[in-house]
Amino acid sequence: MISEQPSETELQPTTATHCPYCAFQCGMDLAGTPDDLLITGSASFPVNKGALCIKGWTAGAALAHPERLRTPLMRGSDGELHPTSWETALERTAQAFRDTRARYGPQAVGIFGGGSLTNEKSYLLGKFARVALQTPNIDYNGRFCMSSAAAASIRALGIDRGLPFPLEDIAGAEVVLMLGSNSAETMPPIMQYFEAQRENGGKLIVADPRLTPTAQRADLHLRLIPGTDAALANGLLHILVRDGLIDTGYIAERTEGFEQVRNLVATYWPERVERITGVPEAQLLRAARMLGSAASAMILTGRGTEQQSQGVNNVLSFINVALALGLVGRPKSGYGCLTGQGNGQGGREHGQKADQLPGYRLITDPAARRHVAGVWGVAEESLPGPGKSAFELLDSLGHPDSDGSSGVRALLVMGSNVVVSAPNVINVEERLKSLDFLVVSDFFLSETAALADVVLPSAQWAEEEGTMTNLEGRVIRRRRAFAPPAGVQDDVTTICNLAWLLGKGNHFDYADTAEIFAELGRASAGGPADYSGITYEKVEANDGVFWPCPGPDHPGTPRMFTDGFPTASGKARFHAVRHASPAEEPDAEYPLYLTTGRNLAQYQSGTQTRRIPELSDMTPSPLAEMHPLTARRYGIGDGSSVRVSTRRGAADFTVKITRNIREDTIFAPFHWGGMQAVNRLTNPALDPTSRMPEFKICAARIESTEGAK
Ligand SMILES: Nc1nc2c(c(=O)[nH]1)N[C@H]1C(S)=C(S)[C@@H](COP(=O)(O)OP(=O)(O)OC[C@H]3O[C@@H](n4cnc5c(=O)[nH]c(N)nc54)[C@H](O)[C@@H]3O)O[C@H]1N2
Ligand SMILES: Nc1nc2c(c(=O)[nH]1)N[C@H]1C(S)=C(S)[C@@H](COP(=O)(O)OP(=O)(O)OC[C@H]3O[C@@H](n4cnc5c(=O)[nH]c(N)nc54)[C@H](O)[C@@H]3O)O[C@H]1N2
Ligand code: SF4
Ligand SMILES: [Mo]
Repeated sequence: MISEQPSETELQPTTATHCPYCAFQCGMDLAGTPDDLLITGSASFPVNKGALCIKGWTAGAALAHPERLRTPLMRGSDGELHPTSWETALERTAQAFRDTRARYGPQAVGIFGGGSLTNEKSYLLGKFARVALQTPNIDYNGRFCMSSAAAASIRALGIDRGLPFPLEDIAGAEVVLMLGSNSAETMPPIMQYFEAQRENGGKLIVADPRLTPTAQRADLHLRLIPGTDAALANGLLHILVRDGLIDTGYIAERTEGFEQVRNLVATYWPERVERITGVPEAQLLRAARMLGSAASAMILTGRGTEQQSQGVNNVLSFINVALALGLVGRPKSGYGCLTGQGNGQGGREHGQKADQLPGYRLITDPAARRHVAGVWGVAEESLPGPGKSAFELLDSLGHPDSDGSSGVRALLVMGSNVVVSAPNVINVEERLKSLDFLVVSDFFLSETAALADVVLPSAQWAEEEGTMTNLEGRVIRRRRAFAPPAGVQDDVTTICNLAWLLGKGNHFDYADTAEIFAELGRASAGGPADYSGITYEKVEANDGVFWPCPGPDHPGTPRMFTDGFPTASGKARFHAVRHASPAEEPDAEYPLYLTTGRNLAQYQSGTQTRRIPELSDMTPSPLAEMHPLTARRYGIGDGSSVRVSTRRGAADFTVKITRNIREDTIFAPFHWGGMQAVNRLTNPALDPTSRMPEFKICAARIESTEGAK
C-alpha cells in the first residue's frame, strides 16, 4: 500500500513540472502555495521553451477551488450524495464489486479510464482490472481520441508513436500538410515551430472545413466537405503519380503494396475529387506540387480526419501519400498524429485498453500473456481476454451480453466525464443510470460523478508524482509541489487500497511511484513501447526520454523508421483504401453537416476549465458557428439562440455568424453538459477497426428559439 510522505521538493521554493492539460505537456515552474500560485513557463524545457497557453497560465485556480471535492461522497437512502469517510466509501465500493462478481461473474465489473492519467496510474488500472477484478472489461477515453491514427500507424508502419520524430523537426520541413487539426487553438505553443518553419522558407497547407486560426496561418487552405478526407488523399496521390512526383526508389526498397494503391488512385482524377471534396482542382494541383517538389515534407493529422467512421482509412490514405513521396524515416519528414490528451500517448500503451497488456502488447498474444503474468506473479490462465471497446462498453451497461452472460453492472470511472464527452450522451446517461453501482473518481463533481453511488476525491497534477508521455513519445516527470488537501487522496493510493480490500493487496504493494514505474518498465520489456531502460533519474537528467528505450545504456529513440519498419518484412505497407460516405449525410429533414471540436479557452468536458473564471469569462457558453448565408436562409441573427437537432436529440446554442466556415456546415464545441452538450446530437457510428465514434460528422437541422424565450 502506498502512502508517500511530502518529499524534499515540497520544501523548495519552486517545483518544475508540466501542465495538467494537453499532450504538449508544457514545462512549468510552480512557486507559492495552492491559494496563491505563480505559474511560469519553463524556459529550459526544450518543447515549449517557456511558452504556455491561457489554460496553462490559469491551471492553478483549480487547486484551491471552492467547489473542489474534499471528502468522499456516498448516495444515501434519500437518494442524495452525502460526505462520508474514505474507509466507508472504499468498503462500500469493494462490497459492490464483490457482490456483482458473486452474482454475475467477474466480467460484470467494468473500468473506464482516461488519457489524462499518469503512466503509473494507467498501468495500475489495467493491472487492477486483470489481477484484482479479473475482468476483461476495461477501456478508456483514448478510444474517442487518436485510436484511428493509432490503428492506421500500426497497420502501415508497424508501430504507433504519435509523432515518430521530435517537434523540432517541424521547423526544418519544407512543406507541412495538416489535416483536421486546429493546433493554433488546441496547442498554441506548437505554433512557434511553424513560425520557425516559415522563417526557414517552409510552407503550410491546412485542410479543414473551417478557416480556423491555424488555417489562417497557412499558405494554402483546403476547405473540404466534412468526411471527404480519404478522397482528398487519393486525389493528391493521383496527381503525384500522374506527374511523376513519387519516389520510386523508396517505394521499391522500403515499402510493399504500392501497385494496388496506384491502380486505385488512378480513378481519383481531379475533377472527380473536386466534386467529392469541394476543393477546387487548382488547389488540389497546387497542394500536390508543393508536396511533390519539396526536399522534405510532413503530413500531420488531428481529430478532424480521425474522428470519423472512416477514420482509419482516412489516415491510411494519407500515410500512402507520405510513403509514395518517400517521407517516412527521412530527415525533417514523415507522417505524424498530433495526440491530444496530457498522457494520450502513454495512456494508450500500458494496458487500460480492452485488447492490451503493458508495453503496447496485445492481450491475445500468448507470449505477451506469459511475460506479463510472470511480472505480475499470477498464472497466465488467470488473465482475462479482450473486453469491449469504450463506446460499446458504455452502450452495453446494464444489458445482458449476446451470449446470455451478464454485461457490466458495476463500473469504476477514473479520468473521464462520459456524460459530456461520449457520443449520443442521452443514451449513455440512461445506461449509467441502469447500473447497480457506479463509482467515479474526480477532482470536482463532474456531470458523470453526479450520477455515482460513490464519489472519490482525487489529488490533482501538482499534488502527485509520476510520469507522462508527451505527443513526441518523450517520457517526462510530473512532480509534486504540495500535498493534496486534507480528505483528498491520490488515485494510486485509491487503486492500491481497493486491491487490498479485494484480497489482492500483495500484488499492489509499492513504496512509491518510482517502484510502480520500474515494474511498468519490466512489464513493457520486449514490447513495442519498451520503457525498460527508462528511470526517473534518466528522465530528469535528459529533459525526458523517448521510447522505445530497451536497456539502461540505451539513449532512447527520438527518430523512428530511419533504418526500417517494425513489420514482419521490415517494410512499410500501402493500403488501397477507397473513400466512403460518412454514416449519416444531410438530407431534406436534416439538411446541414454538424461538426464538433474545441475552443481555445476550454478543455474537454470542461470539468476543470468551466470552473476557472478567466477561462469561463472568455468562453462562457457554447457558440454554434455558421456562415452568414446559412444564417440568412434560416432567419437567424448573430448572438441569437438556436436549437440544433439530429436523429439523436436536440441541444441549445448561441449563434456565432462567421464567414470562416462552409455554408453547408455548422460547428459546435463539446465542452458543456446538459442541454448545451453537443454530444446529445452526435452519431455513435463506429470505425470498424478502431471503434472510434463519428464525432466529426452528422446531419442536423437548426431552428431559432428566440421567440420561445
Ligand atoms: N483548447 C483546447 N485544447 C485542447 C483540447 C481541448 O479540449 N481544448 N483537447 C486536447 C485533446 S484531447 C485533443 S484530442 C486535441 C484535439 O485537437 P484538434 O484535432 O486540433 O481539435 P478539434 O477541434 O477536435 O478538431 C480539429 C479540426 O477538425 C476540423 N474538422 C471537422 N470535420 C472535419 C473533417 O471531416 N475533415 C477534416 N480534415 N477536418 C475536420 C474542425 O473544423 C476542427 O477545426 O486538442 C487537445 N488540446
Ligand atoms: N463531440 C465531440 N466529443 C468528443 C470529442 C470531439 O471532438 N467532439 N473529442 C473526444 C476526445 S478527443 C476526448 S480525449 C474526450 C475527452 O473527454 P473526457 O474523457 O470526458 O475527458 P476530460 O474532460 O478530460 O475528463 C476527464 C475527467 O476526469 C477528471 N480528471 C482529470 N485528470 C484526472 C486524474 O488524474 N484523476 C482523476 N480521478 N480524475 C481526473 C477531470 O476533472 C474530468 O472530469 O472527448 C471526446 N469527445
Ligand atoms: S498548450 Fe497544452 S500543455 Fe501547454 S499550457 Fe496549453 S494546455 Fe497546457
Ligand atoms: Mo482527445
